[in-house]
This record gives sequence, structure tokens and C-alpha cells, in this order.
Amino acid sequence: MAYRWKNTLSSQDVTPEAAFLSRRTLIGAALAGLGLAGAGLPADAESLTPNTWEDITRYNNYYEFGTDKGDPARNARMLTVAPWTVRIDGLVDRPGDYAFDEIMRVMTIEERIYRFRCVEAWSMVVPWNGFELADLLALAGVQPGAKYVAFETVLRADEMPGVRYRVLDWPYVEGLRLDEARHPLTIMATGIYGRDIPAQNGAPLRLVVPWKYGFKSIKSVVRITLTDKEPPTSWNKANAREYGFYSNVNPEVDHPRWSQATERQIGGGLFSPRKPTLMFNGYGDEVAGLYAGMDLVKNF
Ligand SMILES: Nc1nc2c(c(=O)[nH]1)N[C@H]1C(S)=C(S)[C@@H](COP(=O)(O)O)O[C@H]1N2
Ligand SMILES: [Mo]
Repeated sequence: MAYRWKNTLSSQDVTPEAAFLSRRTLIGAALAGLGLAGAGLPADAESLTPNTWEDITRYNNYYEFGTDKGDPARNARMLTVAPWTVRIDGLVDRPGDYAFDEIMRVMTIEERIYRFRCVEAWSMVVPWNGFELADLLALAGVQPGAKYVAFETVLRADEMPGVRYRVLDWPYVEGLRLDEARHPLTIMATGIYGRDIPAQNGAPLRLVVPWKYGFKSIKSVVRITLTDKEPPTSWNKANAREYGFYSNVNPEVDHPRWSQATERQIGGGLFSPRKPTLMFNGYGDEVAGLYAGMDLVKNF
């Protein structure tokens, strides 16, 4: 398989948020004029209005840096993000330590504006930059016996003040079925608004699976393992009754302690009405087929 060259984002290419938004509007209008709006994209991809840089980078969940929403923005600057390597191992043809810089050299970086829905019932819209996880998996060569992908976050007690509290069993781990991992909507994000992804959002690369609750989108990934068994996941280990392996966004399956029918949009202001939560977070046309015939109440 041939790999495309990355379209490099240098500091000169950084898109100020206002210019970015007007550019999106222009592109949307141009596409609509040609009758091409949304071709090959989720129907409303062009009409999603991203949250501000401030919303996205100051209201975070990254428990390794503390459990308050403002802790990651304050504490994650301690994280050393370069050099960085990702170990890819298990059922792959080319296991090894892949340097982040080398990955970036061979991947094509795209912009993906996705809804992001946390299991705590708040949501944002984030303009990610990144590459499809499928392309990274192809680089390592997935073997026929592989059925799942396991992910692990870096664990550094000296840089992560939150890990002295046993809120979770560190390191943070997550997992996907192989077909979910290879779905074209599943990306490894390396940027937001055309800038490098900030540490509090999971620098230098983090998973983004837009039809699942936010906790599946594991940050600062250092290891990706192809396996034939469903891998353990941090929130399921912490509370299996409340957090399943699949964790697809589903307004009809409530969390045992709160409703999942609606969500609070971050940045909407104090009086903005809650918005109905969409099945698969609005990506059902693309992903419902992955779960055909499955009981989504049992497999929550
Ligand atoms: N390593 C790690 N990854 C993580 C988390 C975490 O605490 N540690 N929190 C998860 C949760 S609950 C959410 S909602 C998202 C938040 O991502 P954001 O801060 O970029 O919005 O990251 C997910 N990935
Ligand atoms: Mo979350």
C-alpha cells in the first residue's frame, strides 16, 4: 500500500479561529452552490459550528492531571510530548516502536469536524486534525487472527500529578473491535484548529471515535496492540455496571445514575436549552451496520 505524504502544517499555516470559521462558511456556501454539500460526509458535517479553542482546551477530562475540568489545562503542560514513540505490537506483521515524527511524515493529515459527546451528558463540536487509524494499522500490517485493538496512555508519575490518586487503575487503557478501529470515521487526532493538539487534549496523538462516549477516545497513546480477545478498558474495570465495552452514544439507554436522552452543549451559555442526544451521536448512517443484529441494551 502506498502512503501519501503528509500536508505539513507549519506555524505559518496556523489558522486563526475567525479566519477558520469564515473559510468553513465560504467552503460550505461554495459546495452548496454546486449541489455538493456534504458529499461523502455525514449530512450536516458542513453545518456543525465548532466550539471555540477556549471551550475545547479549558474544559477537559484527563484524570491523570486531576479530576476537575480545569485541572488538565493547568497541569498537562508538564507532559513531555517530544520525542514520542508508539509501540505497535501483538498480531501485526511489523511490530515495533514507531516514532511519532515518522508517523506524521507518512500520514495524510485531514480536518474532521465531529460532535463529541461525554458520558456525563455534555457535548462539544471539535475541528480535529488527524489521520485515519486504519492507515496506521495498515502501516503495521494487521494479521488475519486479529479481532480487537487495545490502546494504552502514557503513565509518568513525575509528570502526571493525578496518578497518585487511584481514581482509575493506571495506565488508562481502552479498546475497540477491529472493524470499529478500521472504520473511516475513527481517527488519531494530532491537532485542533490546525494547531498541534494541546497536552490537555491528549498530545501528541489521541484516538477519536465520534459515535462513542468520550471516554473511549483515549489520550496520549503510547501503545496499540492487535489481539484476538476483547481487551480490558479502564472505565469498565472501574465500574462494569455503569460502563460497557461498546459505549456507543445511545439516548435510549440511560446511565444508571442519569438520563442520556439529552445533553448540555458546552459554550451555549447559562440559558441554552438542552439538546436531544442522537443515536450513535448522529453517525448512525455510517456506523449502525457495525452493530446489525446486536442487542444494544445488553451490549451497552
Ligand atoms: N488517558 C485518558 N484519556 C481520556 C480521559 C482520561 O481521563 N485519561 N478522559 C476521557 C473522557 S471521559 C473524555 S470525555 C475525553 C475528553 O476529551 P477532551 O478533554 O479532549 O474533550 O477524553 C477521554 N480520554
Ligand atoms: Mo467523558
